[in-house]
This record gives sequence, C-alpha cells and structure tokens, in this order.
Amino acid sequence: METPFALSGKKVWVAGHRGLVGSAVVRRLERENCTIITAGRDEVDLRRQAETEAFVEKLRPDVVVVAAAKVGGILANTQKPADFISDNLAIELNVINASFKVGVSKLLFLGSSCIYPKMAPQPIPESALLTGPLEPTNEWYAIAKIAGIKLCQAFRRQHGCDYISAMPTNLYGPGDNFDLNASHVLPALMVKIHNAKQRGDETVTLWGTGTPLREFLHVDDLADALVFMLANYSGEEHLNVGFGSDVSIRDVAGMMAKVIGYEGTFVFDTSKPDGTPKKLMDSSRLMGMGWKPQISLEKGLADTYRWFLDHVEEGLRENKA
Ligand code: GFB
Repeated sequence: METPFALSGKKVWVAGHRGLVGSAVVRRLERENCTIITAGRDEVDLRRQAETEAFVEKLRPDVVVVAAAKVGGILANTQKPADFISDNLAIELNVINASFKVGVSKLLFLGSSCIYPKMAPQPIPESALLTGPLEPTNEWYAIAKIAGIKLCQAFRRQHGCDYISAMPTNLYGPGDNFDLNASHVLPALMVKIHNAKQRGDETVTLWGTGTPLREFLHVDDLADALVFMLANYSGEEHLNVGFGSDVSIRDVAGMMAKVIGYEGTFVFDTSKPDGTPKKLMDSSRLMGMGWKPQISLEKGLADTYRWFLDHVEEGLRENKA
C-alpha cells in the first residue's frame, strides 16, 4: 500500500453517481486523468448481491468510491428505520465484497458524522467512535455506517486491502434532495423560504427549537477532500471531513433568507425533533495532511440557490404549467 496513490490511468467506479455526493465526486474526477465508471439504479440495484457482483465482474474497476446510500434528513430517518439500516448494510456489504473479489486496488467508503455518540466531546475526534450511545433519531443509519467502517478495517487487516473511510459532516450543494419530507435542513430551508417569498408569506415554520448547531460543508469541498484522500491517505482509521465551524439552525435560516431576499420571520414547530444538539467534527487529521475547504457558507448557499433556481424551481414551474 503506497501513498501517494496515482489515479491517473485508473478506472474509477463512483457508486451512487446520481446523488449529492456521487455527482460531485464525478465532477471533481473529471479533472483527473482517469476513466469514470457509473451505473444507475436501473442498471444495477446495489442492494442485490448477484447484480452487484455481475456488474463489478464485468467492468472490473481499479478504484471504487462508495457514495451509494439511502440518505435523508431527521424526519425520514425517524420514519423509515428499516430502510435506513437494511438498504445501507446491503449496499456497503455487496459493493465491498464484490470489489474484493475482483481485486480493486483502492476503495473509499463514505459514512457520516452521525456515527458518533450523541454526547461526544466537541469538536468530535475520530477516536470518539463507539464511546457512547448514539442519537436516537438516526441510530439505524449510524449503525449501518459504523458497520461499513468496520468492513473496510476488517478487509484491511485480513487481506491487506487498501480500503479507507471518510466521515463527512452535514453536506449541501447542487444535486441535493429538495423534497421537504425527506431532505436535510438546508434544502428544506431553501424551498420553504423561496416559496414564502413567492407567496408573500410573513412567516416560515422551521422544525425544532432552532438552537441545534450544525457544521455545513459544500459538497464540492467534500469531493475535493475525497480525491485528496484517495491519493494521499492509506490508514485503518476513518478520517473526518468537516468545515471547521458550526452555526445554529436559526442563524443559518437567517443567512438563507438573506441569500433569497426574504424579509419575513421564523416560527419554530417544537413538536418536530431537534436531533443532536451539536456535532462539530475535529477534522485536524485531514487538514494536517494539507487539505482545506475553500467554499464559505455564504458563497455556498448563494451558489446552491442559483442551481436550485435553474434546476429545481424551473422544473416545479414546468410541472405546474
Ligand atoms: O439536516 P437535518 O434533517 O438532520 O436537521 P440532522 C438538522 C436540524 O435542522 C434539526 C432542523 O435540528 C432539525 O430539526 N430543521 C429545522 C429542519 N427545520 C427543518 C426542516 O424543515 N427540515 C429538516 N430536515 N430539518 C442528519 C441525519 O441529522 O444528519 C442523517 O438524520 C445524516 O442521518 C445527516 O447523518 C448528516 O443533522 O439532525
């Protein structure tokens, strides 16, 4: 296992290329001299072992980025615990086993900051994994992601595979899910505030108390970190990928209102869950290796809103017409 690892000339399979993370990884890899392999769910259902193995056997990638996952915000996680644990366990097990069978030389598994205990020390170091009880709203998803980290570690120990894991903080950016029942907070705020402005509503209702703190990273920064890790990291421990500072839900809603040009106020529906009070990650290991995020939250929100207007809002208007 040598670092740096050269992507040049390699066949790189981005599993989950239509998602927020996968599509950003594809955009970023287009700047590398590699061949990108993708397959939609219509071609291969990664929850099915035989289909996954047949696909990997046929295309024989050199490198795999496991960005395929069942993801969602706080409500979706609470409402569909079986889907979140079962789909994610199946996808990661099938992709990792199939990759091993064809001798993939580097694999990068993606987890999430919710793998850490609810009351982890802040900022959360990688070593906080499995030191306490999880946040109940997303423990099903978290357990599946912890199993993914352990799968990579086990293949490393038993077979010497160069499989690594990245744990991103809360992400946002172009290609996000804007469905209010399933989305994370930032796309939800964008839709709610945008609609309120269009309709001339004086208030927007947010979930919870508005006091939880979240760390937000633009997905293009994440994609850059992942390519950096593929090239420069080969270790058993997962690496945190964060922005470095957090913001309350109330404050980020204010930032979003500014971007959209909305002047109304926010009300809080405290019958909806807050989730974990704070989850700022300690990303000093990765940053110490030389990677840094480039996109400020202000700029990232403005760019994402432009993308939303061009892609999502336009589609909604056409559907209504
Ligand atoms: O982004 P989010 O759904 O997930 O919610 P988590 C973050 C915070 O925003 C919570 C509040 O305190 C929500 O109550 N919030 C306010 C809203 N208004 C809204 C709204 O309209 N929609 C949404 N979705 N939230 C996720 C996990 O937790 O973190 C995932 O569920 C994943 O599994 C992800 O790990 C990184 O940050 O609480």
